[in-house]
Order: sequence, then C-alpha cells, then structure tokens
Amino acid sequence: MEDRGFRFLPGALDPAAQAALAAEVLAAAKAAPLYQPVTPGGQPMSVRMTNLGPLGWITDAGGYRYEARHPVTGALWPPIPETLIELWNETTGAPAPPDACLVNVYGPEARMGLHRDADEADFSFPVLSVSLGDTAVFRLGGPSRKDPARSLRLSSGDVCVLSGEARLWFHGIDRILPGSSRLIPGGGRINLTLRRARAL
Ligand code: MD3
Ligand code: FE
Repeated sequence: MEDRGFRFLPGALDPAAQAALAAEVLAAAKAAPLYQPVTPGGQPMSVRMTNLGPLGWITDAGGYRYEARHPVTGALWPPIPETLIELWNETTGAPAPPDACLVNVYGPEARMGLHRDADEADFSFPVLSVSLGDTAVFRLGGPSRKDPARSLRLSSGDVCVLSGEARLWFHGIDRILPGSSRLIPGGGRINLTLRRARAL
C-alpha cells in the first residue's frame, strides 16, 4: 500500500526475524536502559524510550532534540543493529544510512498523542518504522492537525516507510491491544524508528 509517500509493508519481517530483532533490542536496553521521557511542558510520557545509533531523540525541559548520550546514564547510545541498516537500505533507497533509531516501548496503557516528526535537519530523508509485539491502533492524519485521520493496525513484523508528503503528516498511537502477541516476554509493544537526524 502506498499513498503520497506513506508505504505500508505488512508482515515485512517473518517471525524469526522479529524474535531476533526483539532480543537484540532488549539486550541493548541493558546498556541503555528504558526511561520515562518528560515533555517540554513537564508531562511524563506513557511510552518508555531508549535509542540506538550515533544520535538519539530525547525530550525534557530543554525541548525536543537529538543527543549523542543517554540522558540518565550519560553513555553513548549502543549501535543500530545491522539488520535494521540493511532493511533501511533495501526499502528506502536513501543516499545515506540512518544516524538515529528511537526505541519506543508500550505497556498496556501507553499511547502517543497526535504529532509530527519535525526535529530532523532534512525532511527529504525518510523515516522507517518497525513494529514488534502487541498490535497498535495507529492514527494517520494529514499535513494539518485538523485533517481527517484514518486508523490502521500495526502488527508485529509490519514496516512503514514515510517519505515525500507523508513524511510530515500528523500521526499517533491511540492504544495498543494487550495480549495480541506473544513475541515479547511479559507482553507489550516495541516500535523502532530509523531516521537521519543530521544532514549529510
Ligand atoms: C507517519 N512512533 O516515534 S511509528 C515516533 O508506533 C512515532 O511508536 C509511533 O510516531 C510508534 O515518532 C508510530 C509509524 C510512524 C513513524 C513516523 C512517521 C508513522 C509516521 C512520520 C510521519 C508520518
Ligand atoms: Fe512520530
């Protein structure tokens, strides 16, 4: 499915690839622990986060931005798994590799409000998203916050590539469907987003 730069690749990762990737990300989260981010307005987010790669997306009282170090430990982020770099190269055709991989972890009550991804230097680079674990009810709007939105389920192994117009569309996660997958020990959902944060 493709619409103005929104490309949806359901089941792009088979169950073995999903399991290997989930294990790799959960292992990296031992070195770069999941933490609860706080918005610039002081609201704790319901999604827990960490990052992989040279840069990581963070939010705190200082604003939304990319940083090379974990805000709690002060350590550099662990590397982006090679399988994700290959997926980026195979699916996006972008002229440079990603320099940031945000790891969003959703428990049964976690959500992500409607927003745009606009903290990157060059919007001509795509965003690639991989869903693992429990299914999410994803909301995809348009270029303006008031645009009508469609609702889509993102299941384990599904990949989205956002480029062109869709790269700047509003989107969010309305809810997750707890217990819909057995991939992640203890349940939950992991979303990985690969980005180019800095210009070439
Ligand atoms: C549509 N993550 O990290 S991934 C985010 O499932 C984010 O955790 C959601 O939105 C999640 O910023 C959604 C799918 C996605 C990612 C980026 C997009 C959809 C997008 C950028 C533009 C339009
Ligand atoms: Fe987003």
